[in-house]
Amino acid sequence: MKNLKIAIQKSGRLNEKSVQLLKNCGLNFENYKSSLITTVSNFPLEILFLRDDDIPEYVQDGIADLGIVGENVIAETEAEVRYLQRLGFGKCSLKIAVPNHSDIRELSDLNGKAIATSYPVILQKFLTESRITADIRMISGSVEISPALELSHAIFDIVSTGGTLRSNGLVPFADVMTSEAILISKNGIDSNPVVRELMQRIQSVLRAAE
Ligand code: PRT
Ligand code: ZN
Repeated sequence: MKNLKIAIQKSGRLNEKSVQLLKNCGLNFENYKSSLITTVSNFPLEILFLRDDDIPEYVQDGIADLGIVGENVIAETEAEVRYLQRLGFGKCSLKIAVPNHSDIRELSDLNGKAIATSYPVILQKFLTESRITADIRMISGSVEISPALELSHAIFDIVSTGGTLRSNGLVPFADVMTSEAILISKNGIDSNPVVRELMQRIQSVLRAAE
């Protein structure tokens, strides 16, 4: 039988904790260096190291059987995957924020305004549900600077401590979603005995950390 594959982030905010979780499950493997795939020596599993944005679709399409990724990325890609386990790390919120002295006071004030974000799908859903028509400006990074450059009236981005908002003269205005790292699978794989064994180990690691 072919080994199962789990996709985790290659580098970035979720990488270290994803690797640590798998190691705490007793899995022996080499950390990502330059090879994008590594075999676990004492468990029938291979680890794929990917950009986080690619993980939901890899799992949906069955290229990887399992994945660890932020809920925000799953929501943004709209991939059809199963949530197996919330992992308790990578916690953050996705918020709309406005400049300190903005005249945007209530949600309806966003009508006709420009909002910069790297998460247009999540933002558009929220605006549609709130019956707001705004102009979404897609920016792939440093979204927080866009109001100061007069590229937008507001931003929609990930917030954890709030320090980045403050240092760019922005204040949180509306909470849209919260997120944490999630173990995902493609539909129907969770009855596989290897997946079950891994899930049990993950759950006992999470319980021990409580
Ligand atoms: O290279 P790759 O595409 O894999 O990584 P990436 O650069 O897209 O993502 P990365 O590594 O930055 O984040 C991975 C995941 O971590 C995100 O998808 C979230 O699920 C989660 N996460 C948790 C965060 C944060 N906290 C976070 N604070 N992702 C980003 N940030 C950024 C945010 O965008 C903002 O610029 O940190 C800044 C705000 O932080 P505070 O503390 O100042 O509020
Ligand atoms: Zn990314």
